[in-house]
Amino acid sequence: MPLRFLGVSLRFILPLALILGLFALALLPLVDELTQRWFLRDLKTRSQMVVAALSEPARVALLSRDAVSVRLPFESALRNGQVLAFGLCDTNGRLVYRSDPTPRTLDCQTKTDSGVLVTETVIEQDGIMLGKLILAQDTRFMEKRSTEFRRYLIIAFVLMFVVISTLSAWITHWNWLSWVSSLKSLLSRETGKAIKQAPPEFRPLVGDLRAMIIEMNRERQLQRQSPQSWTPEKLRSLLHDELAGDEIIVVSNREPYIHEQTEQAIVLRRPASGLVTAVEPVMRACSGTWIAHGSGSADRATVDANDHLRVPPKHPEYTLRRVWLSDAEEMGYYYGFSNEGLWPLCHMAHVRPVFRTSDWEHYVAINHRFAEAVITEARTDDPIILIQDYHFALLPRMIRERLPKATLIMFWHIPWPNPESFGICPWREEILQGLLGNTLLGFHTPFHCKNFLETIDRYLETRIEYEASTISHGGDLTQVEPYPISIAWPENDRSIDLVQYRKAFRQELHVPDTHALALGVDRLDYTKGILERFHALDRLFELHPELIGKFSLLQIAAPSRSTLEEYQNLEARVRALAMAINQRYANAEAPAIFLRVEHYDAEQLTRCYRSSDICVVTSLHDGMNLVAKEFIAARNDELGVLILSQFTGAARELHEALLINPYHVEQGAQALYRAVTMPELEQKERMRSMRQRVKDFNVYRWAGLMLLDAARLRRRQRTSEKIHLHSHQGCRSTL
Ligand code: ADQ
Repeated sequence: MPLRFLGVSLRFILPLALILGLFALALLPLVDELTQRWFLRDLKTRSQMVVAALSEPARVALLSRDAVSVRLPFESALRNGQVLAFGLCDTNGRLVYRSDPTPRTLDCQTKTDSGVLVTETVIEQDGIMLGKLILAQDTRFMEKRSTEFRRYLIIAFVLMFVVISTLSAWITHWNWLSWVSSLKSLLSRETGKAIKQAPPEFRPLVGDLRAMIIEMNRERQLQRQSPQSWTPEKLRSLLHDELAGDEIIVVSNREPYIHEQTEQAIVLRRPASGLVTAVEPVMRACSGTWIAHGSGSADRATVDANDHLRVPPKHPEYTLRRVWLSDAEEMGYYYGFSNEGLWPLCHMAHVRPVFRTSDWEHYVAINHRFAEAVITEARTDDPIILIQDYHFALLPRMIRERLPKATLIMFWHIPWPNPESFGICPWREEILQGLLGNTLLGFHTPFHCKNFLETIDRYLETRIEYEASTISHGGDLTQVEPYPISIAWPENDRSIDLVQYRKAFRQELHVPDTHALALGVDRLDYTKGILERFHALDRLFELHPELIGKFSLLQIAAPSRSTLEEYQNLEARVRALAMAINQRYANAEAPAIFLRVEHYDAEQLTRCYRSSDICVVTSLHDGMNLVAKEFIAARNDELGVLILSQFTGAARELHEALLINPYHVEQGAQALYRAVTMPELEQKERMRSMRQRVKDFNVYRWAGLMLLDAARLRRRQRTSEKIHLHSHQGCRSTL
C-alpha cells in the first residue's frame, strides 16, 4: 500500500490509538484489583482447607501440652507447598511450636509481614479457647502474576491496535482509490463506467454528480442551439460573469494594428483578416494582452521599451505586445514551414507540401520565442490563453510545461486532413504532441474534429473518448470541439438608395445599369479555386452565348504570400487566364472578367457586395470562408445569390446557397446560369434565411461558446485539482 494512503488512514488510526490507550489505562488498576482479590480469595480458601485438616492435631497438642505432636501433620502440609509456615500459640500468647523455615518475624502477635499473608485460627474445646493456629502464606507470587497479567494485557491491546489499524488502513485505501477513480472518470465524462465502478455506498453521490454534468452538458447544448443573438455586450457580460477577473492573452501571427512608414508619415493599417475581426471584440471586452508578430515597417518605432502598445490607438482598451522576427526567421517559420508545409498539407488543393529541416528549426525556435513572450506577459499562473492557427502548433505544449494551470484554447482556422494525408509530415508526432498541450482545441466543423481524433489515434499512444470528444495524453485532457467561425453583424445602413448605388458602381465599370455582375473576393491563393471559377464562366458563355456582354465576373484578389514561387505562379496564371477569356469575347459589349489584383478596404468591399447580383465562392478546400458570410451580411435588400463550394466549412451552415463542386466545370456554369436567372422571390427566400443564420451565429457567438466551454473546463479542472489535492493530502501528512 502506498505510504500516501496512511495519511488518510491516520485520521482514523490516531483516534483509535488514543481510545485504546485510555481504555488500557483505565482498565489496568481495575484488572489489578480484581486479580489481587481473586488470588486472596484463593489463598483464604486454601488456608481454610489447611486449617480444617490441622485444627484437630493442634487441639490435641494444646490439650496434651505436647506441641511436638503436631510436627508430622504440619510438615506434611508444608510439603504440599500450600503454606509457608505454621505456628501454634497457647492462651498466654507464647509460641509453643513453629515450623521450619519460618519467617523470622512470625510470632503470636504479628498479623502481617511483607510478601506474607498471616491468618490466625482459634482452637477451642467446648467453648474454651486452647490457643491459636498461625498460618503464614507466601503472597509474593501474587505480585509476580499481577505484573505478568498486566504485561499480557498491554500486549493484547497493542496487537488489537495493530490489527484494527492495518485493516482500517487497507479498507480506507481501497475505498479511497475507488472513490477517487469514480470521481475522476465521472469528471472526465465517462459516466457509465463511473457508475459501474463506484462502490455501492458512493453511488448516490455519483448519481448527483452525473446529474450535474448532464445538466451542464444540456445547458451547453441549449446555448449552442439558442437562437438568441450574440452581441458584444453579451460577450462582455459573459466574460464578467463566467470568467470574472481571469487574465486573457491572445497569440496570433497576424497583428490587429500594423504601423507602416510611408514617405509622408507613419500610417496605421488594419489587416484584412477574419481572425482579427473575430478576436478583437473579445480583447476589447476583457482588456487582455495580444501577442503578435510586429510585421509593419514602423512597428518598432511605435512601441515602448517592453514592445507594448495600447490599442486601439484612439481609445486604448487592451495591450498589443509585438514579437520581432528576422527576415530569415520569417522566411523559415512563416513562409516555409507554415505556408509551404502545413498550409498545403491541411488543404486538399493538389499542391504538394514542402518540408525542409531548416524551416522546421525556425518554426520550433519561433514557437519558443512566442512561448517566452506569453510567460513574460502572464501576470497570474492560470491565465486563459487563446492561440490562433497553424503557425503555433508547438506553442500549447511549450506553455503547458511552464504554466501547468493555464487554460489553453487553440483555434485551428484551416481544415484538418485525414490521417493518411497528415502522415506525410516528417514531424507529425511533435506537432500532435504540441497540440495536445491545449485544454480546448477548436475546428470549424465536426468533420475536421473527427479527422483530428483519427489522426491522434493513428500516430500517438493516447486514450480517446469519441463520444465526449476528449483525448487523454500524459495526464492532460484535451477537449476537441467544432466552433464555426463567423463575422460581426454590420450596422444596417438604411439611408442608402440601393438603385443609385448599383448604378454608380456599374458606371465605374463602364457597363450598363442592367448589366449582371458576379463577384469573387479572395486572397490570391490556390485553395480559393479562382482558375476554376474563370473556367466555369467561360463554359457558361459556351452554353449560353446570349449572356456574352451582358454578364461579367468582378474578381478582387488580394495579393498574398507573394514571396513564394507557388503564389507568384498562381498570380501569373490567374492574370493569363483572365486575359485569354477576355480576348475570346473581345467583341462583346463588356469584358467577361474584371480582374483587380489589389487589397480593398472594408468600405470598398461592402460596396462590391451590395452592388453585385451573385457572389461566387469556389474554394477547392476552405476551413470556413468568411467572404460568403460577409456577402450575406451586406445584403440588407435581401437580394443576391450565393454560389458556394461544397468544400467550404460555410457550406455546412448555408444550405440555401447554390452548392457546387468547383472541380466540375459544367456544374459551376449551370450554377452561374441558375443564379443569373433566379427570380427575385426565390432570391429573397434564400437570402432571408441565410441572413437570419449569419446574424444569430455571429463571431461573438463563436468566441462566446469557446469561452463558455473554457470556463466550464476551468471549473472542472479546479474541482479535479481539489480532488487530487485531497488524495495527496494523506501523502503529505504522512511524510
Ligand atoms: P482566409 O483563407 O483568409 O482565412 P476567408 O475566410 O475568406 O479566408 O477570409 C478572408 C478575409 O480577407 C475576409 O474577411 C475578406 O473580406 C478579406 N479579403 C479577401 N480578399 C480581400 C481583398 N482583395 N481585399 C481586402 N480584403 C480581402 C482563413 C481560412 C478560412 C477561415 C478564416 C477564418 O482559410 O477558411 O474562414 O481563416 O477562420
